[in-house]
Amino acid sequence: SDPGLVARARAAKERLGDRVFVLGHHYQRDEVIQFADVTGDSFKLARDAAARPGAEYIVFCGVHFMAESADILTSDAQKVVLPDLAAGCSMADMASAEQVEECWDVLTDAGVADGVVPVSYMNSSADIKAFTGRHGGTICTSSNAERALDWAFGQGDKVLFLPDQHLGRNTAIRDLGMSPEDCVVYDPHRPNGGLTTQQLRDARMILWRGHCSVHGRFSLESVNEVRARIPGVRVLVHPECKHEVVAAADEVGSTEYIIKALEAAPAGSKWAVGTELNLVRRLADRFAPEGKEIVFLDRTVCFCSTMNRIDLPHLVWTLESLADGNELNQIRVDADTAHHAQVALERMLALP
Ligand code: CIZ
Ligand code: SF4
Repeated sequence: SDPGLVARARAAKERLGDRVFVLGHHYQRDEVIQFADVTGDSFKLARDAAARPGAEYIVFCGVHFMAESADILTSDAQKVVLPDLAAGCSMADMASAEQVEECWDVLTDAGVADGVVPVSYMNSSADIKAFTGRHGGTICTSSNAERALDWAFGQGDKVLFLPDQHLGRNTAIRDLGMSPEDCVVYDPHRPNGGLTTQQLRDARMILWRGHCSVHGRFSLESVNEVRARIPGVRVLVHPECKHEVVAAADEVGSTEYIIKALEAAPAGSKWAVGTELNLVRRLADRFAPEGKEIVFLDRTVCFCSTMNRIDLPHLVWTLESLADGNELNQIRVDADTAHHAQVALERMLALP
């Protein structure tokens, strides 16, 4: 990265000292990650932010829903800053508050809402988390989705899983032993979600029609192709991938799981990894000296474009502005939404 910008970022961060704490999501660019005080997945980062009450500014190098979660979990005195306000998440944007309220009306009209427990992936807006909290549901991450679903099926007889259909389906089938027929997909763009009352009554998992625009592009062909190209390769993918990809993989897990699996892998092992490219490249570079060969599962899949919006120029601009006393790009969740979202987040923290 540009040495002039690196020097400016370093100088601005030094001027701010302990007043700023920089969080870097695993999917961020290297040029940004080098300035992160901690790295992690969205949930770990939100908790790390809450564990630093002394920092006046939490600069969140990640996407919008992550900054919202950090604002919910940190004290009112702390200001969460997103270096580029256009860094959203296409998956989180696939479920709006109005659409989800409309879905609940459909479930109510079908006579099933009483037995439905919402389970929402961390990758959702604060509004969706608040809806989840209001209706007795919980949040989950890709590390605890199985425990969240087990808990939810102890509370009701159906789950409304938001907004990632793939994580919901993969967890239901792989971890809970359900059959694909137990799952239906609710499409917010079709009347009644595109489902009949009978389908809603028979379903156990009602999956929201959302997906990650990066992970959703890995294909079964890419798994077959890499196995043919690299004999002995182990395929390791994130559960936001389609079910057919997950079913064909050797191992499936969250970003933290992927990192630990590669740390524990023996020298000479070969891996094809299906998650965001910035992370895969960083892991390939990190483990190459140990003799571990790590390749990206599908060369036609690109970076997460919104994660990549946070680049070194945006970070420099943010840190220099804060150091100069100009506050900017603060992410603030209103008190009522934050309260109900926190209820749902606390249910996750209390999962057995
Ligand atoms: O796909 C993502 O954006 C992930 C894995 C986010 C997260 O929870 O850290
Ligand atoms: Fe959203 Fe997918 Fe990007 Fe994660 S990788 S921020 S889920 S679009």
